[in-house]
Amino acid sequence: MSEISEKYKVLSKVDYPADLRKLNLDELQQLCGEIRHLIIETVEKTGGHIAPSLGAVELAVSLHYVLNTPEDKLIWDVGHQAYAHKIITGRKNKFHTLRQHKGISGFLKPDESEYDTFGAGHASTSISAAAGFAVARELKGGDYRIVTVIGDGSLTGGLAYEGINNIYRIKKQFLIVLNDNEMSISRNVGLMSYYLTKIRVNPSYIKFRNEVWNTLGKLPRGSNLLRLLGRKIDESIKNFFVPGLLFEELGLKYYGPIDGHDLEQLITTLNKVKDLPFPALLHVVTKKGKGLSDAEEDPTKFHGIGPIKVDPNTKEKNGISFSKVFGKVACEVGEKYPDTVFITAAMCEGTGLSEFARKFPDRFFDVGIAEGHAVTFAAGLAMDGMKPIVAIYSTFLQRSYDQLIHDVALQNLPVVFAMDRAGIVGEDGPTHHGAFDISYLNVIPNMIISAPKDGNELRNLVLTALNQKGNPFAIRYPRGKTPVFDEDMEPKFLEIGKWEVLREGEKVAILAVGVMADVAEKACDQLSNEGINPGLVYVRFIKPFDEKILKSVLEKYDVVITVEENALKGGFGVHIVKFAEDLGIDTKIVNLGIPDKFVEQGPRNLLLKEIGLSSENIARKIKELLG
Ligand SMILES: Cc1ncc(C[n+]2csc(CCOP(=O)(O)OP(=O)(O)O)c2C)c(N)n1
Repeated sequence: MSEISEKYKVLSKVDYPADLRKLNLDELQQLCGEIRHLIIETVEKTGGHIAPSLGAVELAVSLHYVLNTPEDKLIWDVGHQAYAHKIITGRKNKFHTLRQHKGISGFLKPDESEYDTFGAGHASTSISAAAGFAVARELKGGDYRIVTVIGDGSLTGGLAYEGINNIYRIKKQFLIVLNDNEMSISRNVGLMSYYLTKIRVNPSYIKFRNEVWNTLGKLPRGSNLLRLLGRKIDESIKNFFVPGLLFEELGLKYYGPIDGHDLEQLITTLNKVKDLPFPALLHVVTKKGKGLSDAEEDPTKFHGIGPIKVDPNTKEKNGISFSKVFGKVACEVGEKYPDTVFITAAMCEGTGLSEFARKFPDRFFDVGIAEGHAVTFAAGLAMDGMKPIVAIYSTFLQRSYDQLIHDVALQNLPVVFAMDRAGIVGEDGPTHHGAFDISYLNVIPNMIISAPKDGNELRNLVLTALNQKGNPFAIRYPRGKTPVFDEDMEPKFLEIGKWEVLREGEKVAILAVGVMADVAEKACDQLSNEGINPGLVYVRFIKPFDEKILKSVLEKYDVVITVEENALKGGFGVHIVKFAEDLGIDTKIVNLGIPDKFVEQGPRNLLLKEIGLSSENIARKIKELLG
């Protein structure tokens, strides 16, 4: 399906926002239904963030209807809820390529469209970015509108507050639309979420508020009286009915809450607030998964889904993912060690911790999208004798770099970092690949960095990490299935820094980091059929590394190949080159890893092949090197 077919009667007439601005309310309503249909039909095949995007259809349509995009700057947070926005901004005919290799991104990408005003994929950036646009507008003398859309989950991120804290400088139009569906991926957490609930459920305030709005709506647009009255009446109502006035105290005029699926109300209200000459926040209440009953009932499961209609030929074999293994190990250590505490930054399900959370609610902390806090919070726990394990995806841990150095490593605290999704993640693309953690952790003193080759090793490493005395201890593992996991196997405590020789060979040896050991094994199998027998070492520890094995490998073999699913720059391989150089050993060393560019989206295996990290690539490289 490349052209939007006949069944999309209204959508077939809409390519860009200018087209939908010609529609009447009935047509707009029908358009929303058709967009929903297209999202469901597509995501069933491609996978993607279905529930967040279904919840924001009316929001996207009404915003593009009342604003003059792309001249007006519409900035979405994260971008995972912006599928409707994509469909009505020139991408409906490409929508079937969503998240596919060389297709359109599942997040925001200015390269893809001028309507994607600011790139995103990580949460909580929109307000700061919009503040930048506002200052640029001021300095350039522009008069366009600036509007951001941020979810209540993304509002748990510290960066959002840093943005809000600086908005007082903006003296002109600046609108934040808060898309409140009470959910992050799981149910939202924290006091802000509680505060929003209090506003939502205060019926007397809402009724009174609506009446005032109706009265004000009858005054001529832009009149001073409207502005003056609006401010005065608002303040007195809210002081009476709404405790806290948090947003107002932070310099944002608060409007709402309004129903984010009532198109008429959305359009009327947005028209009223879009030109207010001061920073304002419009609170919009939406239902995550709106229009798909399964998703409405279980928005967590439908936050992001894989393709439902999978081609049976490409369907993966059964097996267990590293995340699930980690979840099982978490429960095991939860029983064994009462001083363990698990922390997640809004990724309870993704990191496999749901079961632990149910079993040990007192020792489980979902801190919201607050990776920096998660790390310093863990440092505090460790300092006072607890054993914290922080489970954060490699890409999101980038948010906590200073905390890693200043709060954890400098004080040499035994915090364990479980870094899921290390390496190429696949369809989520460049905002989500965990391409840099070896590079960014390697330079930090005291840090132990490890990478399991399978589920058994993951379990051994978690237990080892919890039983060593000091030192922060990072364990990086990829998205997807582990090659093996034997639950009944006796766990082993590992010697820190120790590697394992998997094959003795001739001429060429592979040093394979973590799961790359499995890929390299396959390369060795392929080569042995041709009479080539490389040596193979499983690099379990990246830092400290096994100098004894490394030295013997450098001395025995003519060529050594390092293989890692991390950026080549600053990765494991360059440290091996440096080690050999320092010892004056001139063995040829070749580094394989992620090249110095942002890797695009696509199936993980395909991307690995493209960057030279498949077994075939490794085998070919070895043959090339051996001439
Ligand atoms: C820094 C960062 N941490 C974690 C995530 C993973 N993540 C993506 S969407 C999301 C929930 C966002 O909730 P909200 O903003 O309310 O949007 P909703 O999904 O509810 O529409 C999370 C935790 C992320 N994208 N960025």
